Amino acid sequence: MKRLIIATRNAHKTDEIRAMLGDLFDEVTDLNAFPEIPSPVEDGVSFAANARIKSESASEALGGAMVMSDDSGLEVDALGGAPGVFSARYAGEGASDADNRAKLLAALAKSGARGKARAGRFRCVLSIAKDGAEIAAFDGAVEGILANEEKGGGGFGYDPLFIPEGHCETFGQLPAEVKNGLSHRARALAQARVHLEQVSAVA
Ligand code: ITT
Repeated sequence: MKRLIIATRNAHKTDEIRAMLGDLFDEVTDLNAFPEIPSPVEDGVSFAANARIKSESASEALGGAMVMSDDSGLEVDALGGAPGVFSARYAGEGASDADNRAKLLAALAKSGARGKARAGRFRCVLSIAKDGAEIAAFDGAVEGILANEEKGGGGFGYDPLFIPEGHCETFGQLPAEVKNGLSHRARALAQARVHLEQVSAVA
């Protein structure tokens, strides 16, 4: 059986990756199926560094399994690139997505940025590892504008605030298929897929 384990406990990421990979793997699961595996400290200074920390630590614990991690986040120009690698804990350790969105809206209001000055991007690095060592990593980004208020209940995280380039609605409003066709994660996965196809062919 061809199995890929996503080194995440964020089931939204796993759902998107599973949908985008189609039937390349018989099973795409994540660390929620392995509660005994500890979460590593994500103290890297870049998405790439944190993606590598996550894929290497999980693949070491999972011995022999093909593992792919996802480190991602939002960069907002008017905020000097924040929240960036701190996206998950922008409003503090253990912050909810709603807390993080509220803090972002408050920071943007304070900055006075309007219209195109509210530009930003989602970034994603996917790191593939086996037996505790990274094999390859791929990145993707999608440019957009931060909305003035939350719109839409789809997606997760900062999606209700992010209007991708070429659209008038947020990722929270757009259908999942649209997000999965152009997101930071989709763009990183398009590259990772070539590598995963080779790996799964010999598995
Ligand atoms: P794992 O570390 O277990 O993978 P996590 O959610 O903590 O889960 P990150 O450390 O990579 O993952 O933090 C990602 C942050 O960026 C988090 O706040 C997400 O909500 C946000 N984010 C990433 N991709 C997103 C997307 O497609 N849409 C909305 N928000 C996203």
